[in-house]
Amino acid sequence: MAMMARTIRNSASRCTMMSRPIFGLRSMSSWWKNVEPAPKDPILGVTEAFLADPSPDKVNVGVGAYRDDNGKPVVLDCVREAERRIAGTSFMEYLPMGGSVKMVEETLKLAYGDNSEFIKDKRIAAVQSLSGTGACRLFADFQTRFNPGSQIYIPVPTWSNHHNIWRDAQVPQKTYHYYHPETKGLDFKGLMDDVKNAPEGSFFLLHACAHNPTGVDPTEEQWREISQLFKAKNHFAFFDMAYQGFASGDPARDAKSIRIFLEDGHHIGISQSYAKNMGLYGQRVGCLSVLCENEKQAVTVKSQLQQLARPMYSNPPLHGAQIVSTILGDPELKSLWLKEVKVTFPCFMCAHTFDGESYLIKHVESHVVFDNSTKELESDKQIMADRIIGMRTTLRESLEKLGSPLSWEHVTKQIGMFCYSGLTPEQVDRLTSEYHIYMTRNGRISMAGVTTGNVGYLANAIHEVTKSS
Ligand code: PLA
Repeated sequence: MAMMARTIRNSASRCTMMSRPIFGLRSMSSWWKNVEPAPKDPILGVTEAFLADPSPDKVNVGVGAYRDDNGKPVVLDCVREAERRIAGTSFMEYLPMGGSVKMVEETLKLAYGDNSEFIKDKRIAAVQSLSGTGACRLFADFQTRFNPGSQIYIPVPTWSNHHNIWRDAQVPQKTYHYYHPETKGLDFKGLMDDVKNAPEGSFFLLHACAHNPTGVDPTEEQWREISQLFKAKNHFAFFDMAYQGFASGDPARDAKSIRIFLEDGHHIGISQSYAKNMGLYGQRVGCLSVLCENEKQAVTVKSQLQQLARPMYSNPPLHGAQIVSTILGDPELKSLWLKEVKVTFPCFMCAHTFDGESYLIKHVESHVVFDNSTKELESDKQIMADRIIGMRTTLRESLEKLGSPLSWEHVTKQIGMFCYSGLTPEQVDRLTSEYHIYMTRNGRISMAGVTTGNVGYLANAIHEVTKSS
């Protein structure tokens, strides 16, 4: 009875509110009055600022997306062919919560190896993810749900979004030494000390290859030492592999760090992305995998990963997954993709790691000469490779010619998509305000955005803001 009276009173007061529209409007507009504007994203905010700048001289070397010499995006031939095959043939049904089984199967082979015993033994829990970001986020949520209170160790520096991802998943963050600003190389001692000093059984985020933003990777020998130390400390390694194929041009070789950890018997997690190595940026296709003790555990873990995905986005998108499974499921298209990766990416990832593999007959100064195996590829893909290594060299040479008092050796030494230039945030601000050059404030230059048309302008501007430092 009392409940009924309360209900009547409540609905009466709702009626009164509804009959007073002005009051209602005011209260609605105040719903979000405490919301402050979000800070600009340090990477994607750069693109926003670039797009808003009307200057004809503007240059965008912010986000890591491949461009041709006219600054236009590039679609790989294997992707175009896969799209031709898919067009008009598929339904638009939902994928399962864990995504395309075929795509996931092929993706695991790239990370764990074609003949991986872990794949054969069904020990890997894996789901299709919303590209690399989605894989990292899903893992972070899994970590916090099933290992509450655990922390994540993140390298300094790292891709800025790593911090947001683990923050939003409520995982406390610690950092570990990675980059040595003076040597512009790996701070191996600092890294090993931090790994040693972390509490037993800590979670570590590792970049599998082509570290973003530094372009500095551990050597194979160093990876072996890191893996041994992880073993001794019983740490968990989570590999973010956003650039497989970018460090050496060979996806298998770029998975070396992961293979070393697997050989040593670690139970690891991996985030994989096709944004860069297939150029499928906007398709948002990737994979999260967790290596388990046995098949039963893998089934259980996968069920929980799906459970996390369901209330967030229900199931992942179809088209990108179809492109990937069409390419990797067809030996001819797969070999075209592997060639395109080799030809497109290795040179701009740095010729200095080349060791005379068959596809390269010669690497002469800034130029790469290809052998017959790449001849059938469209020439613009070869030009692309040539162009990027050329840009690294031209940028460095231009700065040296301008009489820069600084060393720019690292521009041609670092690997990956980026050049971690050493520019300070203040110098970057000057580049933007005085020269309309857009890059992240940590001084990272996306080499893919450098073209014959803007490299001279860029070098001159960099010289102007650094010459008195
Ligand atoms: N991990 C690392 C290390 C990355 O650099 C990026 C992308 C991702 C994951 C996520 O990529 P995905 O979700 O598109 O698969 N980094 C870019 C773009 C290229 C970005 O910031 O989103 C960058 O400019 O750093």
